[in-house]
Amino acid sequence: MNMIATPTFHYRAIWISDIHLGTRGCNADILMDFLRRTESDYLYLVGDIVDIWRMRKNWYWHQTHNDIIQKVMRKARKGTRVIYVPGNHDESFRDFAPRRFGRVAILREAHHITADGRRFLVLHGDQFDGVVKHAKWLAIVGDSAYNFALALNLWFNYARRKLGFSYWSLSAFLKHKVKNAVQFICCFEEAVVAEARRQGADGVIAGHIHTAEMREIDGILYCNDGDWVESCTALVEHNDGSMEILRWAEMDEVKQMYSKTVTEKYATEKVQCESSLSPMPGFLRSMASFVRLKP
Ligand SMILES: [Mn+2]
Repeated sequence: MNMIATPTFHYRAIWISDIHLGTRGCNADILMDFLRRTESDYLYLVGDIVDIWRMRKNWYWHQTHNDIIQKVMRKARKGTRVIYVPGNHDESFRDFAPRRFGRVAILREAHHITADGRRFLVLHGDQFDGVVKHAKWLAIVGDSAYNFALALNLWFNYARRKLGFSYWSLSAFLKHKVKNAVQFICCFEEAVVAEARRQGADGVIAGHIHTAEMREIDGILYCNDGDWVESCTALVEHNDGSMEILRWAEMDEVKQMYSKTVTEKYATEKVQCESSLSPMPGFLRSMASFVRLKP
């Protein structure tokens, strides 16, 4: 992708998760823009980075997915401390924890000390699914509704892009409207916070549920870095230790860059069929595969 003038933002730490490389839903081009324009001392990959179990069922890989991996490795080589905490979609990497692949550390869960001395537990969060999913049939209904919304979101944003509008997450919007999803998220947050308290941490940083959030729950700061399938969000720590959620696709410059370069790219390279935001045939295929996607 050709870049326009690119201001770079520096953070002490960055957390991203739920990228789902190897699936059609991954917004790799927006993530690439984020990685190009941000720098950090620490980069935490909080699980579901490569969606191995979806790739086993339905092969999909785009060149931009290679670019993401190469970009992360280059950051590691240039001094960023990369810590990879695998999730449930890339759980085979957990077998290698705690190990170091060159400059990339793999850990089942990590502890991060902020510049102002607070200790954060960093984990993906799928380990709490069993606690959260009491009513199984409700979870299944909620899950397929959610998957449908995700598939619809791809098609919806393809249409928006064709019309010159920026990315807007329909599925993230719908999810907030679904009571079941809200209940699920609420129980998830409580379970994660309880684990942080058990481990004596001041806060916790998770992924998994594809909903970026930062709020204090019973004296523990709960943070979720969101995802790059729907909302394109990251959690960052500033140099003074304060935390912030970045909604990358909603930043004005990104909106401009995105609607411009991506429409150009689509017009010139004719990559529609392979792209993560593909027209109808891809949409139908992804609908079929999304039925198996769990958050
Ligand atoms: Mn997950």
